[in-house]
Amino acid sequence: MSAKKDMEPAGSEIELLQGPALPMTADAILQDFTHYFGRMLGRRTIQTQTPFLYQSVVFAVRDRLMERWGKTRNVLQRDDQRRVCYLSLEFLMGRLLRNALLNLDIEKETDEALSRIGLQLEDIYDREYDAGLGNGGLGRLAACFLDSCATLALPVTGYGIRYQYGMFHQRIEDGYQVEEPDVWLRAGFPWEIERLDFAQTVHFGGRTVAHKDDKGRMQYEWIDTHAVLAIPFDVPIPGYRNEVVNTLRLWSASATNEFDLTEFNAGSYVDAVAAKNAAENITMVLYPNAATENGQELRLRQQYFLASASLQDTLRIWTLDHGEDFSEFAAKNCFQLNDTHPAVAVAELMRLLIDRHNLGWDDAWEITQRTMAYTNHTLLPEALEQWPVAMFRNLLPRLLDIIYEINARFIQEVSQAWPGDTDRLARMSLIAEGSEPMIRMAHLAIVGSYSVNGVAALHSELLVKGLFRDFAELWPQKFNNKTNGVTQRRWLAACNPGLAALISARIGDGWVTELTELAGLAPLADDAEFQAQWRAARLPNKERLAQKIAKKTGVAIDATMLFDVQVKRIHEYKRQLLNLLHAVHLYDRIRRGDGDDLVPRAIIIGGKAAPGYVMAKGIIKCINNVARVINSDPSMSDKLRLVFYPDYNVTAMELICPAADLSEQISTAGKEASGTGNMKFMMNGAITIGTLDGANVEIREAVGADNFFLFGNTVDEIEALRGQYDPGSIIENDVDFKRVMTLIESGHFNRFEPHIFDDMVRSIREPSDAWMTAADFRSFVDAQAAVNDAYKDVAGWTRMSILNSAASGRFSTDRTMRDYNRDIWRLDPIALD
Ligand code: 26V
Repeated sequence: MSAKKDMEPAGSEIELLQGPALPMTADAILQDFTHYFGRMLGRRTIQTQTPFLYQSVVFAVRDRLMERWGKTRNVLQRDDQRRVCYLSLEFLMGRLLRNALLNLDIEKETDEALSRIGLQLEDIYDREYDAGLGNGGLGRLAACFLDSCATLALPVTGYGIRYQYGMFHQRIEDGYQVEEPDVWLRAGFPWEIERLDFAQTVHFGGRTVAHKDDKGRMQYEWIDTHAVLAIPFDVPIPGYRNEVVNTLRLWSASATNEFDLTEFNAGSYVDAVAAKNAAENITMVLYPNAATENGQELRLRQQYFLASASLQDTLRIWTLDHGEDFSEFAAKNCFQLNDTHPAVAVAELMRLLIDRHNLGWDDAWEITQRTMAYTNHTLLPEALEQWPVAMFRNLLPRLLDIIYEINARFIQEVSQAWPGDTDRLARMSLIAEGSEPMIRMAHLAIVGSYSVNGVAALHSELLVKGLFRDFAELWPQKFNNKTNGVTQRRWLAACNPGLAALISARIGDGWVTELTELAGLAPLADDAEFQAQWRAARLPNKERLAQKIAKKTGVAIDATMLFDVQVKRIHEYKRQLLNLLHAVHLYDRIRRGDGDDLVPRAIIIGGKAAPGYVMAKGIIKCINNVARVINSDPSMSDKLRLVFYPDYNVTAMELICPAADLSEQISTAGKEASGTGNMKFMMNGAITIGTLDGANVEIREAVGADNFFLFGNTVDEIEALRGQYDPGSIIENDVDFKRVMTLIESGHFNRFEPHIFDDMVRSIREPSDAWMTAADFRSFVDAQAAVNDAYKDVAGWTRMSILNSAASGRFSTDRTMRDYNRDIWRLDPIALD
């Protein structure tokens, strides 16, 4: 065996990794399933309602992952390779079973095994709870990244938080959103492995003291802290049929023993137990993103908890191998920060290197700046994180010292570059001065990183020209673009097996790992026979979704209707309201007898509103009220349907995106950083109606202007409008718009609930409306009319659908990860024997 360069304490290797691999046959899978179901879980009869069948299948599959996981780790240790830690407060994984079977290539065998005992694999899939450890795009992106990294054999470890409660469930009651806790761990999470042996201690509170050591150097100590234990739970991330299994390491907070004892000795047993509770609160719940959630101390605790535990884990692994020699550390490690959420890692790495490992400031700073890389995911000013200095001082006093020192040196650098430019200094400082001084986390992330990237070409350009302009002038070489993607394994191969089979039958299945091969579909776009097969493959997806909608909402929609879909978080900038105005316009047209040339259309809207976001919740209520009026009007029945799809999540999208004809990507230009739902829809053959925002720009470029329904003001036009925007006169001068507003304002959709929509409607008429909904109404309605006409031309529409899928090759996270790796990470693939 090779010299032991171990991530784990030395010990002799168990046979698992040396003996023969577990067979991947139906027989062997059934045998293991039976073992777990009967012996481990103690079940005697098969009842489909229990979680035990699902668990037993997972255990049988996990066994097969375990061998590959061990081998991947061994090779990583042996090769002492450069690695990336992807630090993210969110990993929106969704379900894992189907993906694991696909990647291991044992779906058929598992299906066969289960059918022998009268079970359906599909039913087993349905028993899995979503791992909903994220809000939306940012968290799902992290999950797609992990799938692509494993598939590309890139040594990337995800570090996140094991929230006890993930993204809340949404119930609709009387049209209103009601939140319910997501107790996703109740029946256990059979994928995870608890690694108590790798627990770390994270400190909070207390104070810092400084003294000189025997060499006269300043030493800093952070004392009288509250310590919390961080326990890692590892989740295997299998690559696609390449034997690689990477790791998602999720930290869970637990009280330390010392901590309990000190409290106990101080007098109160009850206080000790309460303190234990406080410790465990840190990882209790995922914050739903909303401006109102900003500045919560518990959120800062979560961020520091993740950053500290993950960095300590990395340093633990480093010192096992290299002792206290950090000369190669920056060459061998990189920390990718998923937004500013884990940005306190910049200061924490400094602390660990200086206070724990005795490096000097300059050496520590060089390592930090050479290992940290930051991805920005939003331009919305209200979403940019700032923490009150006072809160930081209380919670993380040693970290505040370090941030002040970083800032002092940074300010020095800026004033040398721009002598006397005090405005610039104030703009760039890590501290926003004022009555309540704040720490600007984005500035900390930029100063501490060697790379700063946006997530779509337009977004990255706007960062450099706008939000981060001063920094881009100082360090132009740091800034770069990495356009987002999605994994086609989940978002086409697994969720749309019918279409996937058709595609593979025609062009082979190389697209599963090289999505640009979908370009091979383009020559078939006009082939009548292929077109018919394309429609035939998509129709059952629409029927399946219609059935689900009928079950969830009671609304019947026909699979031949145009499925017009907008699913994403509810936010004013995403303009679900604009979509709703169009729905009301269609309703108005049909009512006034002007609907004859309308194709039957089902408008489907879904998404969660942050619990504290009053306007977003009002929008949900309004959608539901309009839906009730439309759906109960007999004259609408075969023409128009409006449904609000409740509790939208990853699993819902797996059902929805294969069934969509039209993908609504209608944000105010300059507000959506990228969007990733837009890519999932495109891949599955939906056509986009969209503004020139985020990745829509690149989607349109890829598919061609003829195969994309463009509307709305551009970023520059929106900018130019500000200050002279007059929605009142826009409405007044557009008869359709005026009728729509009159209908809503007359209380037509809230007969017995007076005034509930007043604020929402007023926001549209407000000259200060940041989202400029009224400005884009006319061009949106016109673009929708073009959609209507295009849908009547069945061959023309099918052609566009095929061409969209064919042009989606760039939007794979495989490409995104290659880009990150080429420009930022520079990793070698794991070389399995
Ligand atoms: C902010 C906050 C603030 C307070 C508490 C919790 C919380 C959680 C998340 C956020 C920021 C969310 C930013 C975000 O999700 N950005 C989205 O990132 C996607 C992936 O890059 C991108 O496609 C979307 O356009 C962008 O909105």
